[in-house]
Amino acid sequence: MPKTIILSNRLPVQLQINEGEMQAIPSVGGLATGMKSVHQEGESLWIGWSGLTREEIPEALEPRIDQALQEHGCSKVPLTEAEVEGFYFGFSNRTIWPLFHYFLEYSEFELSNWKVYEAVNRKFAEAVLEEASEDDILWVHDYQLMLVPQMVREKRPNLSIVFFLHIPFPSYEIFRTLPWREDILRGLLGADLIGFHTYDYERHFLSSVRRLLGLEVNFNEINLEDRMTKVDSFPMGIDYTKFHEAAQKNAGQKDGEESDLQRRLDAHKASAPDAKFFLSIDRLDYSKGIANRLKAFEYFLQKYPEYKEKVRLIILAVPSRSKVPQYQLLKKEIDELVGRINGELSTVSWTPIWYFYRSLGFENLVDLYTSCDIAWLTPIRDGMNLVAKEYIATRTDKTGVLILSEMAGSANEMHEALLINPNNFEQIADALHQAINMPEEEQKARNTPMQKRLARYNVEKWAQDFMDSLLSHREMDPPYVARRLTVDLTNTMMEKYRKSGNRILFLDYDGTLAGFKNDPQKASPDKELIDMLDALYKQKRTDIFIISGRDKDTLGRWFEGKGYS
Ligand code: ADQ
Repeated sequence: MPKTIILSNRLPVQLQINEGEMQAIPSVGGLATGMKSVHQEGESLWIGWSGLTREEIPEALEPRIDQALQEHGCSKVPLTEAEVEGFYFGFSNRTIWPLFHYFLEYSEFELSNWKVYEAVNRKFAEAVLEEASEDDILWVHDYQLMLVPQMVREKRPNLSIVFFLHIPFPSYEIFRTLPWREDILRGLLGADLIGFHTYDYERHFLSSVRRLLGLEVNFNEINLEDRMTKVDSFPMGIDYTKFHEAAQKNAGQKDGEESDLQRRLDAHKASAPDAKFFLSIDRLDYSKGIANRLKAFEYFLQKYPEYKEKVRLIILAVPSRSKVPQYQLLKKEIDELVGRINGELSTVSWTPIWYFYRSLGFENLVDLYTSCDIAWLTPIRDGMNLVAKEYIATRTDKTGVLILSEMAGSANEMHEALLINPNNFEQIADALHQAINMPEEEQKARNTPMQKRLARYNVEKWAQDFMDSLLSHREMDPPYVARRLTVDLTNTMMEKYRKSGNRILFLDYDGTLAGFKNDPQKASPDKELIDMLDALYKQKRTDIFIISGRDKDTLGRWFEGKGYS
């Protein structure tokens, strides 16, 4: 039975080793939940890095780890500490991530990291080749593995390969600065179908393909030598039911059933019923605009001082990539900003910012979503941003206001939110003011259509649409596809030619019948070519058409008196 092989840098289970004991815990991130439906349905194998380096895994535990992963339908690609350093912390997170999020000044172009990226991509490709049968489907995920599609294609030309990019694809002007830009494009083009979150990312990718590789692009299809790659946008959804039902459960909790966090939030609400909670949740990443948000919060309180002691900003930042220097600097900057703003503005009964630097469990995440009046998300760039969608999904009574950066992919689908430019503090301060004062009726009118859309286009539908698009691409009428002339194909063509009753030959002139010349007038047909065309034309029931962009007079002169057109 054909299976789907999912390939991503990290697996949907996280391994932890405590005092020689191993635990496998399901991951909660967007990709893991997103692919769950594909992974659980039918035959599927998920291949990725376990999160532990070779040096961290005691030899004795290795078989138990493999078995635990197997129980979750997973298989690991073992990576050494040096490989993780160059491939993950190096090229992926110090070159591609900043560049694709338009942080050109943070991008490091290190040849040694590129080499490790290439080698590790090959390792992932080899892991796939060991497992893949001819009619399997390979689904590769994200910017860490952009070379894999072509590496697998070279060995398995007929395998169905799809790729999805979870981060933005930058404009050509940014992408062209990458020293290995052609390699990345060729790597991706090994896929039959390439998916992006938005039409803009798709457009940027196609523009780079056209300008850097000079390939022909028809609408969203790229003509390659022997096949075609389709490119399309598939905005990723969330597991709507999971968030909505968790919020319903949260609303129905009896006294004593709540979490500690929920009790604390309730107590604060009870002590100041008119106060508003602003919520922001992100990985601690410079692309998420956390520092800007803190400065904008300070600006808001200067512009509208009447809200001092009436609003509170809850910032939840999830530790991320803390080995990369930019992230360490960002952590320091945010710690200092929170300290300074709280130090300057706090009163005996009010701390303006509650700052959590940790990962929270799902229940606590829902506590925050359901308790906060305003979700305030200001990424400088974000492929999609699932937090915005999760917030709206948990608003079971349809109240709440979403303030969202127009630089997030999700802004394309969430027009009813208050959309802001994350660099425009004036606009942000006014949006916060508008959100605080927005009548409940208006909140409901804005949230109702967003909820409907999120429920309909959920993550399962996203995965299904992606797979359906691959199937329709595979079923495409083959005559429209350019094919490389292999020995097999030549023999088949000759056979069909011999047997055919009537034949029409369409022959391209420049570059096919005659080679390209610097001076086009010197490309007139020589005797050998004329003899060959005459010989073809003499065959019974055979018509010949010469196709050329040249003017009619020139061709008329060259082939004067010949029967072919
Ligand atoms: P991320 O940059 O990680 O993802 P996002 O889309 O917001 O950003 O997804 C984060 C996920 O982690 C959400 O599902 C959220 O619930 C969860 N999460 C956040 N904070 C948490 C916490 N403290 N504890 C537990 N869970 C938490 C990348 C791209 C995005 C793109 C996604 C999916 O950068 O632009 O939307 O992939 O394609």
